Amino acid sequence: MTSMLPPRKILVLGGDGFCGWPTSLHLSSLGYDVIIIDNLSRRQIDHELETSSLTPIQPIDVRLKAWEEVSGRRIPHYLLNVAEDYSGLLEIIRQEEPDVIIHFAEQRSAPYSMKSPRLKCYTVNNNINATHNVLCAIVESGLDIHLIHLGTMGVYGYGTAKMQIPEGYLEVEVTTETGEKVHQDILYPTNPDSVYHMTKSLDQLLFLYYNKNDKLRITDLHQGIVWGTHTRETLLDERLVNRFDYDGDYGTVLNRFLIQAAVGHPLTVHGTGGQTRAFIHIQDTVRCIQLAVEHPPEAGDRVLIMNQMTETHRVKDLAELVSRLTGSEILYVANPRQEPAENEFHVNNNLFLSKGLLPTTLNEGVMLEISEIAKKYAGFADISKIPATSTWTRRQEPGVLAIPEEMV
Ligand code: USQ
Repeated sequence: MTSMLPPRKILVLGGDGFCGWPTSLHLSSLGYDVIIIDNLSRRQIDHELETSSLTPIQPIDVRLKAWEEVSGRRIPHYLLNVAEDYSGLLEIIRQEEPDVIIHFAEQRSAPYSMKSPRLKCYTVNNNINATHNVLCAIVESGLDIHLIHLGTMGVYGYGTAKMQIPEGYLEVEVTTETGEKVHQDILYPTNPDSVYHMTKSLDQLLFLYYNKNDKLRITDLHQGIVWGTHTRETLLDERLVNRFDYDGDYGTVLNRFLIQAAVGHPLTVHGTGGQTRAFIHIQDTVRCIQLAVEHPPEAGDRVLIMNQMTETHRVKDLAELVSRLTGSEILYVANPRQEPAENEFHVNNNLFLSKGLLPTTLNEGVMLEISEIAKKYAGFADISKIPATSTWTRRQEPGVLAIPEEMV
């Protein structure tokens, strides 16, 4: 049990994004005073890639005004680049004195991070500086702030020694020179598959250090692939709608399959589809963050790492499920990524289950509901943005070699 007062004020860094926005609304609806810091870089990247969210997301001021009308609760927004403006960030922390900071302010697409040398550098500079600036500013503020970070399952890599992936730490036994057996918990060895996933692996070391040196209270959430788009709060008003990405860089696999099915595009399975990944519904994401806020580590505790996922699936099985429900064709394309063709993946998520998470399962009923959402907005889809063209090495071919003729 913690002796601290319950948190009241929460700063959400990256509160305009796919996970940050519904989390901000959810925490605000629970009565927390939520404040967003966001430089709107995700919207900027849409312009750069000449794509946009399938759902018509509103400008941030419109979103926030709509939330105030619907809930009677105000969420202030600071336009600030966390990675570049250290003193601005520190000033806001000093002024607002938050109890919790939730850090979503990172570039989160693996394909985008592999698109060019410039974007590799951008992803590393942005993500690592943002994380370090937050940690350093918390220390300099002198405030006892609980930092919650959105990490990724991808820090573990996707191949395991046939064991269940533990929640962050691995118990190892070493033999000393005298033959004594010593047990120790170490960070689970990182094995990232993209520059983006590498930045989240490096983040872990920053957390370990600041936790050790400055006794910061930190929770790192290793999240799987998010699917779905709406949460209870984003459904309250059309202007609150969450973003839905389906393009080759930012669209994640299941949401891509759903929109591909809705527009009659074949489902693009990379390689054999034997890749097994962890998944979580966006509604469960916001609930997990709530649970992380409500169950902070105590002062002096090591970094609390929780696996934020609810089930694992093979890409091929997801394609077959969507195909069964919609009659869509499956297209096996050359894999643009460098990743194991097949892998087993068993994950331990006991910490969230023990704190009360009731997973939304990926059953066919929910799939149908989502495919109806995809159908509702299908008319906005730009088919030319579906192919995944970002390759991991110069040798590789883009994932979709051609758009089917009838689609052009
Ligand atoms: N894939 C396909 N067809 C597609 C798109 C993807 O077969 O049309 C495959 C990919 O090759 C990969 C798997 O599906 O094997 C997952 O790809 P993804 O784009 O859905 O997810 P990923 O790149 O791993 O990244 C996403 C989020 C990231 C988060 C991560 C969680 O963008 O922010 O950290 O999921 S995890 O995968 O558990 O590391």
